[in-house]
Amino acid sequence: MVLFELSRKETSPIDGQKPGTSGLRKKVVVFQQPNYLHNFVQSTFNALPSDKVKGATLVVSGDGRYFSKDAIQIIVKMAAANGVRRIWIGQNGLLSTPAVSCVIRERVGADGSKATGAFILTASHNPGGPHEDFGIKYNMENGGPAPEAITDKIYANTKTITEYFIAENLPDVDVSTIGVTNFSGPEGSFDVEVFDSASDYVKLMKSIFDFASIQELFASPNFTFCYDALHGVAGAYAKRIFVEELGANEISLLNCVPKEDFGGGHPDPNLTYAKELVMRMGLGKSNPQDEPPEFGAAADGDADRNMILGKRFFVTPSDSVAIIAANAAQAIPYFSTGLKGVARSMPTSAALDVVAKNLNLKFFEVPTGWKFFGNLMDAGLCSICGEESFGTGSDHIREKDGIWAVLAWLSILAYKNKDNFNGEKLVTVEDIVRQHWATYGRHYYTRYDYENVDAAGAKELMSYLINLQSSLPEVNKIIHGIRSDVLDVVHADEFEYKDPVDESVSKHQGIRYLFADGSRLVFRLSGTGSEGATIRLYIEQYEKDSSKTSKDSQEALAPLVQVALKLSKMEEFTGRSAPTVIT
Ligand code: VG1
Ligand code: CO
Repeated sequence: MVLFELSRKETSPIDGQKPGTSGLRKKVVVFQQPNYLHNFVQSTFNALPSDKVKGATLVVSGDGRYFSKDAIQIIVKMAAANGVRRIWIGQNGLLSTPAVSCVIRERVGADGSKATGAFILTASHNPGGPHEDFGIKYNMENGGPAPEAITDKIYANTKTITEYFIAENLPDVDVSTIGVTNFSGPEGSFDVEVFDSASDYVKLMKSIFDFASIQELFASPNFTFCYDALHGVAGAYAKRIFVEELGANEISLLNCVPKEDFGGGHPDPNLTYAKELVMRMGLGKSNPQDEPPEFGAAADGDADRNMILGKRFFVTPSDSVAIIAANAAQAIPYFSTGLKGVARSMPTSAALDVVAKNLNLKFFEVPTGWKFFGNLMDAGLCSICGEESFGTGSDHIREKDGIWAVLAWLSILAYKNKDNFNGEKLVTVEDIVRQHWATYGRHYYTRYDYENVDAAGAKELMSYLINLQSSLPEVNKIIHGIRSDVLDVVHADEFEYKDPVDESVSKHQGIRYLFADGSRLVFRLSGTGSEGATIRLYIEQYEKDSSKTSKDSQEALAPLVQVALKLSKMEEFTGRSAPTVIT
């Protein structure tokens, strides 16, 4: 048994440790400053009820990005000194964000212990490496991100912190080897357990989906598949699930070796950054050498996001969640008794609303960020939810779940093709989406991101748009001066949300302009960037007439895009004539 001692260290507050949409994300060099991580971790311990620290079991792991290994050792030593009883770590420090949520909710230790929280080490879809981003966030006992009440408290603590506790002489733990190490300190025992990163998660997925029917799909001569983990942590799960469990060919996995710097790429599964997959699926500028696969998908760094593609076909995340919700009860055993309700984030298109109305389901619209879905799920009000930002998930855990979304789509494909497995032509991803539009209408949708713009300019643009909202006649005069063929704006506000469960209120959650035909313009500042500001502009238009649902979306949305850019004086405020990413 290794003995350790506690030290109390003096420290002082460091500016700017306010958690954003999903944790604290900064450049690695910022995290490497003396006491930077220590202050945040101690502030988190101090924000939690003491029984969730003293004697508790906590998970520490992440997407494996650069600085994770150092951060794990620091957090383990601080946990020991703060009276934590046990730390659980995924092998090599790897756990996807959804797997952390699963481990908190499902994993039981050899002595019956259960985790009550987790430090997740990730900056998600932001690039990694010595000059890129690191991030940390805390998840609670329900497996979901800490609610605002806790993150506000953490932030307040970072502004007054004077001391932290650390077990300096605790030896570094070997995170590469599965097993338990026991330590002994002044207040008793402290254990660190390293376990297999995938097994709890794989078990959960097998309890939700009908793996046998998906195996049949993979065995069908006409089905081809491709999955791109963008060198994120999804790679640690993809081989186990798609290849070993479901029978996919190993060559269908792209970039599935997790890397500290994501191979120098941007681990964001969209049409701009998932270049290789986009090419393979026949969506690139040039044609691929081989016939594209029938189904393609990608994940972000921490594997909570997903992008779903068919052959030469992109499924918008807003459509994806609507289609999953519409088919879940038939295609996915977990939902066979029906859905409790559905929810989407405010900027996500209203495709899900139409499904909810049709199936007579409870429906909720929440602010951006997965933490807002947690209360609804805990209260049994919501089964499936999604965000336009490539996040889809359900109440099986309390995070969005990239691999779950892929399995949901594979289940729908398997269900629709159950009579076509012997070489008949398959119902494709594109067929499923077009059929959905024919039934429910189509929500043309696009998002423009202006990344890393001058923060002052971005703020001015937002205040300008808020001021404009005080007079709708003025707004309509400007809009009709830009284009005479768009309808009136009938409502404009800043989105505000009152949680129906705990009645907490979140204000300033995005600027909305709502048009008479249900079209919308939404403007938000990102809360996940690490530098400057990112402006997100979301544009949506509903088309009920099934003969008009086949247009190119950029073409269909061109008038609204023009209105949005001119109304907001985007170029004037940001100096940018074009966005960084168009989705
Ligand atoms: C973005 C997305 C939001 C998502 C968040 C975290 O936030 O818009 O929908 O929940 O990222 O996702 P923002 O504030 O930058 O718009 V992840 O995969 O980065 O944890
Ligand atoms: Co993510």
